[in-house]
Amino acid sequence: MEYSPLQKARYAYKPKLPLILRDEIGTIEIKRGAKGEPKSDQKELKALFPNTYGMESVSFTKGSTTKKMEKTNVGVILSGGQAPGGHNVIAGLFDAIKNGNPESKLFGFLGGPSGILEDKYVEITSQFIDQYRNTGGFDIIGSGRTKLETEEQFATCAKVCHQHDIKAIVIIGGDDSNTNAAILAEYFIKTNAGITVVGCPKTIDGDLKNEQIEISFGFDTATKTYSELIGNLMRDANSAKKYWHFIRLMGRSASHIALECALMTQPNACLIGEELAANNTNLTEIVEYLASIIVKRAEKGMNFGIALIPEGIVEFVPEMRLLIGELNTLLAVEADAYGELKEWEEQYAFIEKNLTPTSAHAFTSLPRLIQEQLLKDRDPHGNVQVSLIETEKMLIEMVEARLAELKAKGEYKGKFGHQSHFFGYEGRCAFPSNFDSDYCYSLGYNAYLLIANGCTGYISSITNLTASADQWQAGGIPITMMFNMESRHGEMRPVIEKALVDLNGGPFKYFAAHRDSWAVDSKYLYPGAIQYYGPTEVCDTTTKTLQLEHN
Ligand code: FBP
Repeated sequence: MEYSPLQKARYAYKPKLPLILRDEIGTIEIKRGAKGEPKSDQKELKALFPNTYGMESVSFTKGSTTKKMEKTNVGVILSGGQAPGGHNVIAGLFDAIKNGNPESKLFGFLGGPSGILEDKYVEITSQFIDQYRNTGGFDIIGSGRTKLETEEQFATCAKVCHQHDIKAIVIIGGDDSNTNAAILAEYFIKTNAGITVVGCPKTIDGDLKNEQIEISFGFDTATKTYSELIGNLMRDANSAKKYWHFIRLMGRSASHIALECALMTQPNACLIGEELAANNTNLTEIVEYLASIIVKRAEKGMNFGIALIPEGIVEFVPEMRLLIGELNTLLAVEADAYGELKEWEEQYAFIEKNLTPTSAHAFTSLPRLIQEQLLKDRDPHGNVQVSLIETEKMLIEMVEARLAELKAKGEYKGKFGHQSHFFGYEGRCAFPSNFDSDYCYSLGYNAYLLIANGCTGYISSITNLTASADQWQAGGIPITMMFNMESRHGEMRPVIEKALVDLNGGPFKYFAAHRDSWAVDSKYLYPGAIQYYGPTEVCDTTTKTLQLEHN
């Protein structure tokens, strides 16, 4: 096997744990805090989670005695999209398990949640984990989007765990996977299965955060990777002075990624889905906004620029939201009839006929490329896969048309050369930044302490993250505390609320206060590549979003 020099160097990197987790593991004591309730729907949630509702938040402190840690076999599952740092969660978990009791085993279920249902696993050994320490990707055991949500699946999980004498499962996932982790924990208590379930907050999208969870892992590295590329394009644009770069950024729904990249690079324009929704901004207005910046820059002789477009905006723009909602229902309800149509003309006519007049108008006015993309296969929830919709190309086409109109009226004299980009998968498996390496290792290490203290239905929580790692705090939060009831497929269900960009929060306010000055003049920042070795302010600092949230 050949390894790149950086890969070799990263194998040797020792992730930083919070001071409290550096103590001998048997001396770390659990401190139970106040009982916590969710912000809303308390009555319904209490009824749904009689065993795991209203539990205390916990933290870890230095104890005065040394406990002998029992042999505890643990299973681990990676769920959903890749996020840098997943390997380190498993490495931290492995090290803590073995520090606790070398006879304990860690089973990695293969290919995501389906691995536990099909009893496909690998036993993680010291030699095995060493090949993955501080590296990106989820290839250690693979990931998947199967959902653990039915009682039949839960019963299979229990059976498989009992076969291997597994006493705890760690589920590394986003809001949905952690929601299901809490439901599974409740089921295991109800059925006396004797299995603890602990979650870990993962997603590059950054939308699994709240008063208790400061940041989901992967967001730091992914946004730094995209910001490096954006900065490189800024330099290119500023050198050649001939292209506008329209850059779509991943992030299924919320615009956290685009906002963080904007804070890091200071582009000429950056759309924020949540703001568009709050102001009911329609597509024509978005096009007008972008065109006005292009016109102003052209007047100053700058026929180039950078525009950031979150992939999730398609679901925030009112007419697109309505259209996508109708298409999701139509393609689910009429799946058979639609599936028989092979020619584009037939498909187009079918869709146009079955939409409301407003959505039919929105659909027919889109470029064909986007119409086709909107009809592609749905994700497992029946939703459109926004990462497949090339919004940046749609906007280029619409802006170009608007600029032609302005040119005809003599209001625009520039030249609109353009390039489109999509930065998404490029950032999901990057070598984790030092922050994500340390944070993830700590999350995994801490997950074991939750298990050892019988904390089921908890999410591993490491906080105080803008301070240096030694000052981070470690503990656990009952997942039910983060729940609210939401309608899913016509049914009210408990879910962890997705964190959208807070328009009253520090990060957005900073962006809103500065964007006009970034729009017309070029005030680009060039963040450069992620640095792993060097001064701490270059290597260990986390996101601007988190810093502005803390301030
Ligand atoms: P998770 O929420 O599972 O972490 O995944 C997020 C994400 O990376 C989104 O940003 C993106 O829209 C989506 O996954 C892409 O999904 P897929 O990997 O299935 O193409």
